[in-house]
Amino acid sequence: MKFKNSIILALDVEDKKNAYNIIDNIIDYLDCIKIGYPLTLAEGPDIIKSIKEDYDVNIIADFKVADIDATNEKIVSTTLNWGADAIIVHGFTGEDSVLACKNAAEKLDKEIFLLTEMSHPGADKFLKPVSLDIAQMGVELGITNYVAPATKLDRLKKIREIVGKDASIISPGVGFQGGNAKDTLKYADGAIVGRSIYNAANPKESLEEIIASIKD
Ligand code: NUP
Repeated sequence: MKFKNSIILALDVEDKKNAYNIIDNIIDYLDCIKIGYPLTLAEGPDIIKSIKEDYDVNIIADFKVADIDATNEKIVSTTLNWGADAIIVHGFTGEDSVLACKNAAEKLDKEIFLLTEMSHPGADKFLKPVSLDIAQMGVELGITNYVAPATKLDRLKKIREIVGKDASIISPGVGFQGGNAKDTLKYADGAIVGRSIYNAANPKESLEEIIASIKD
């Protein structure tokens, strides 16, 4: 997936009115919104369809799919049929589970993002030891989109080296979790920002500050 604007909004609010207010304020700066469980479980999957109909944006469904192959296939197909353009899937489940997601997305002419390492401190214990292997598996399976952490730039850099310059990497952890957009975008194509925008008193100003910081 290619990005015109390098900031991706993580829209983890829990009601449609609030979600629409935030999008309305900053839509000029957005070509991609990430929607996860908070908004989808609160409003139902129809929220994906609504946002797709009402705005000209790509939607990445952050459902971190992590089941056996047969179940993954159903989760991916259903989510993409609700209107998401791509879906995030875990890699630790292994090749068969990930391939089921890739095949299901390709059938619908859509995409998956493979989650390698995560941005929070707790990921160091179980995920860090295998995250580079997950990225390598992704390359071997022909996956072209990845998620890697903005909070651990050394790991993000290594993951970029593994997946190559032509792959897309989106990177969560900018702002609230401590990462900064400028450094992150040295290695990633998109920086994912949630709370620093949607919890700000003025989401538009906050996003404009982040965009300005990239250009400094
Ligand atoms: O490793 C990950 N870290 C992470 O924060 C993988 C993710 N998908 N996320 C998501 O990115 C998280 O669920 C949230 O939607 C967003 C970061 O939001 P914030 O910390 O900017 O509020």
